[in-house]
Amino acid sequence: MNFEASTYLLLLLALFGTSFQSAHAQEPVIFNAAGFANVQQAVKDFQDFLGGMDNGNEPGPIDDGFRSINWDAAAVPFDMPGNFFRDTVTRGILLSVKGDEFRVSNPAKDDPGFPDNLFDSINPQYPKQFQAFSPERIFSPLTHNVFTAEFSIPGSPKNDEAWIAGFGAIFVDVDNEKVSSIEYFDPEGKSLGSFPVVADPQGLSFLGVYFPDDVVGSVEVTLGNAILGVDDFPPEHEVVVMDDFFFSEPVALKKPAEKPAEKPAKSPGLTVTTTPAPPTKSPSPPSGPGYDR
Ligand SMILES: [Ca+2]
Ligand SMILES: [Ca+2]
Ligand SMILES: [Ca+2]
Repeated sequence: MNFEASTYLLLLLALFGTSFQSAHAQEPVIFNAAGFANVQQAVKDFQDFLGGMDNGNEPGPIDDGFRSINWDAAAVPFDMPGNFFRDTVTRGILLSVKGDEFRVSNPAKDDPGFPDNLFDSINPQYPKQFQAFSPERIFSPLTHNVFTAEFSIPGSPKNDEAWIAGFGAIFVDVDNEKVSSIEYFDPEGKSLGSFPVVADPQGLSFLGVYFPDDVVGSVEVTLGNAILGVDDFPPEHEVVVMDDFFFSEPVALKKPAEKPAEKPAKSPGLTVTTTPAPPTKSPSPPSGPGYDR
């Protein structure tokens, strides 16, 4: 599959091509963009595709909509633990990285005792490379350039495992094509595919993928080929960080024997041009609670 930089590609062809072949699973829908204006449009389209409603910190389960993280609240610590947006803020996502260290940039106005602008406290070069999509904070793992995200019902007392249908994120300073990526896995750990992030040196890129017929249990994000702290010197040392995450509302996992029964419930003739809402991800119809915030 060919991905062009600086263009926004919504690959509907695969959808239409398979909508007439109900015997085959529908291809994933890919939202790929580079450059601020294209990224802004792609984010809006992806959000609409996920149901259009940001469920914020509402406890789940909720039937539709999406969750987002922009890292920008002053309460998000500079040395953010991976469970922050599962256990402290109810968004239903657990982040894991080898070495177990994440960082969220920390504008001086939020903590005058520990000023940091776009990770300049880690490497003074970085403000020339990085920009925020949502002002002013950005995010990165510290100890490795590959991390994983798993999902749970937001606010559930035992963090009940959950699956999603789509995940997307903003990538910052992607200098090289085909180095940064998101790989999606089903709940058993089988890969559903790895998708490259298009480049926009010193700028912003977006990648989001929605799986009409598959269940995503986790995602693995690869950020360039160097860890945070190294000088950005691509292609040898390609440092990439992130801003906003967007993912479809985490839905309860079913017992393995019940999973196949879910698929026929999804609309096979999905189109995003005329129907913003994705196919129903739950056997029960949307009831609407929590939508009117
Ligand atoms: Ca931000
Ligand atoms: Ca760069
Ligand atoms: Ca870079």
